[in-house]
Amino acid sequence: MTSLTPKGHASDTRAARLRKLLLSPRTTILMEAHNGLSAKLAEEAGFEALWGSGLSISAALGVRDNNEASWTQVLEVLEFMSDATELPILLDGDTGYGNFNNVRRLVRKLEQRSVAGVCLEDKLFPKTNSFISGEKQALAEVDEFCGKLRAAKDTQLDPDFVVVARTEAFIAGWGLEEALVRATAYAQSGADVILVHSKRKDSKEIMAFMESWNQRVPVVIVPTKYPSEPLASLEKAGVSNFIFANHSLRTVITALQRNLRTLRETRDLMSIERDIVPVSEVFRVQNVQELQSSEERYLPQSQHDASSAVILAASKGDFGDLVKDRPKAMLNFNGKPILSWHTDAFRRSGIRRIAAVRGYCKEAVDLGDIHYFDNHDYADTGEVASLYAAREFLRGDVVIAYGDIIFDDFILRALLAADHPIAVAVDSAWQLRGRADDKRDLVVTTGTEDPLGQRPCQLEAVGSSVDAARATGEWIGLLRLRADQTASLVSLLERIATDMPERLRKWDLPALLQHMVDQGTQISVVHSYGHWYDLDDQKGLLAASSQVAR
Ligand code: SPV
Ligand code: MG
Repeated sequence: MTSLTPKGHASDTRAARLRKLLLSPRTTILMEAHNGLSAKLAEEAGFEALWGSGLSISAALGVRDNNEASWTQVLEVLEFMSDATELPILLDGDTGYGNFNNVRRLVRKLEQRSVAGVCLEDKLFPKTNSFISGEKQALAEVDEFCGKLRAAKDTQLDPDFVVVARTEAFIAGWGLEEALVRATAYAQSGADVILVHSKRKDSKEIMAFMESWNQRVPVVIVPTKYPSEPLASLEKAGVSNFIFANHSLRTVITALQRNLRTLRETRDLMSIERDIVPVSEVFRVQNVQELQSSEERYLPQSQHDASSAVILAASKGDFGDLVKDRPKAMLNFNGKPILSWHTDAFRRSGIRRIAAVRGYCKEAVDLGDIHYFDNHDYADTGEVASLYAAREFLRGDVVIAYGDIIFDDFILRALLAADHPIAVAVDSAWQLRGRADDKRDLVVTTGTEDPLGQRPCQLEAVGSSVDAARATGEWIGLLRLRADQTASLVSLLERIATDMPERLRKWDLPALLQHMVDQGTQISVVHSYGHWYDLDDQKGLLAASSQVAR
């Protein structure tokens, strides 16, 4: 946030920060950046200010440092850099892209983009990089250049905007005296900082300049050609500001050349996979997270957009050889993994936040862009332990599903639409399914089945121990909680984990539901009549596959 000083101008603008950094005796390093990404990474690395290098920006654009990129093209890059970071940016403004009038317009446009300052050099447009035949480069007339500096200072609206005057006297072979005359004239014309540039392989010219410079205004240097000179010795000579002018660009070129060569030779993505950041790091740098949370806030939400789904897919299943390299949830069912039937069904119902809890052969559970949680102890624990593994995901309205069922969309829709804090989907045609093994989660309800959903019908008992003679239906393996009930469930799971760890390990979901019922929680029942399949074994898989459309 920007605060206002009593005089009425902002005291912590980027320009104010840059001014403070450059004018203070403390050492400041301006790190080169040439686009939004390198600006952001420099900020993350801890640098306090950026150098919008003409050399690097033009190289990144694929052109030469000879004003081949127009000033508005440079400005566009600067705008991306400025948007990507909070750091103050000093633009390498070359010669100002013309005369005093072009400089005025440049300063206006930079301020509009929150660029903190500009560096102008005393050469002629179009300029050439200082390290290319520097001695052949003509210098601007001192008076003409001083006029540019005065024009810049007169134009800036923010009194903190920084104008750096750069003398190329050493570069052009004019020597110390000319450098001092020019630096003095530029300081008198209002330059806030003097950049004195040298292309020698040692710091002799800079040291000589510093010895004679009266420190009227601070100095900034670009030690590209004398990188082995310790900053400390230059600091001792009175230099407090350093521009690391092209080191991000050169890092990028080094890495690209190496990896591209390797890829070309090996034609194998794995040959560089370990040397490069994962795509998730790209997303982090781009702050994808922020967009996702803003979407939740600003995009129109379909009825169930705010809902989440958790699929319990940790167990291996009794499928013999079929599951030697994958859990049953990843078995192919009519053309796609069972788990995909779930994720597709959830997405069709508007649920986009989906998680799967993995256990057995977890590497095989990969459906792309969903959340994954792991129950490492899957072999010795039950569904409640799996649910507990995903507890941090449990917020808002949540659907919890077994990973080995296939159900028609309308069952899910009825469950989502039910006007009850907690609801389970129950099949009242359970007796017609022709299976009476002990794996069925039979239920007893209070109240009777009500197709129109007008009579309350609550869960009374659930689980494989329910006597078939008393049963009124079979739980399908779908449970839906509204947000406050989700929060209560998480607290309950935490309590069980602390007070009854054995139960956390052993309980299946019916045991948890029964516990909730016994504690007085009302769990409503939404009935359906068939139209779901329990893929518990190969027989179930085969029977279901002939019933469900591909
Ligand atoms: C730049 O980074 O573009 C500079 C510094 O102006 S130098 O390349 O050393 O001239
Ligand atoms: Mg430059």
